[in-house]
Amino acid sequence: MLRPTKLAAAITTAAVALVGPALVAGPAARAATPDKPVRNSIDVKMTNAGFALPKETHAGFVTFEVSTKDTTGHQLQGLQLHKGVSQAQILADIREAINKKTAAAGIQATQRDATLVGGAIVEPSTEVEATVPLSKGTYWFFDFTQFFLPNAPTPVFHRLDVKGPFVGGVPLFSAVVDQVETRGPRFRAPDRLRVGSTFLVRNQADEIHELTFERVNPGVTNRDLTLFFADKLKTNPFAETAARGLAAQSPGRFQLLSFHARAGSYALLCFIPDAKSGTPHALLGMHRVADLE
Ligand SMILES: [Cu+2]
Repeated sequence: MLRPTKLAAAITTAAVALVGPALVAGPAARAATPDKPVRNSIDVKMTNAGFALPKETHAGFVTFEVSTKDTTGHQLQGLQLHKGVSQAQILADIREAINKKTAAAGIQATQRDATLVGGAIVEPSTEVEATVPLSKGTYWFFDFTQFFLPNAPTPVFHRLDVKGPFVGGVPLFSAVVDQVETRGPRFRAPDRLRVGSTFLVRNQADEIHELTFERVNPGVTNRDLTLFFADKLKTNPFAETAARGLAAQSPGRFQLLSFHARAGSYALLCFIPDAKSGTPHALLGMHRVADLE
């Protein structure tokens, strides 16, 4: 539905070196030729009544083109259950992880019981494209915001069967954002990012991370955000309450992200609870100011 050639797969040795061989080369990655790009995309409209997914797709880089009209936003999250883990178990783990008092144990259990492959966090201003490498297997996708509904109805899990050999190379990208652990959880990212281009986002840490972009007021620095999260800043640094980006991914995973938010200064944020303290990562320093231009 938009820019059909943007993610045209083109494998380069540089891109592979950057991503690392583990996920890319694994299942006999086959290079796409420029005249025959591999584009495997799934349009997902998120609503308060739910969303639809196809039953199956073929292995490779799958682009979820996610959008919503709901101002409260939605969060498409994908995961693969580890052997012997039931859906009831992962539901219980996640419920534990979103409860402040049990967050540390809950996020540990989530990481133990499933591999989180990411997805898209959306609000109405822009569609978000999350391109996720999916090898053969069974995956489950749900709207994470359903965990926060009143009266706690069970979130709907959609099954997606991924079939066949892994086809296609790493799509082109203009910048790399790394989720790392250096004296706490952090983002490593350039100071400037091009709006609408594609960012490669790698989890190089040993904990689960997400990545949202929320616009901040002009002149707001990363130091200001540190003070804000420590409750030591009197003014609100944020210029909006909406956020968009990539849903949580497990250590070693990567995704590609593209969206069209307005230009400006943004905070890159992660609110996944720390596996030891349960404190959201942003409060431990996982925030980074960058300009989208
Ligand atoms: Cu994090």
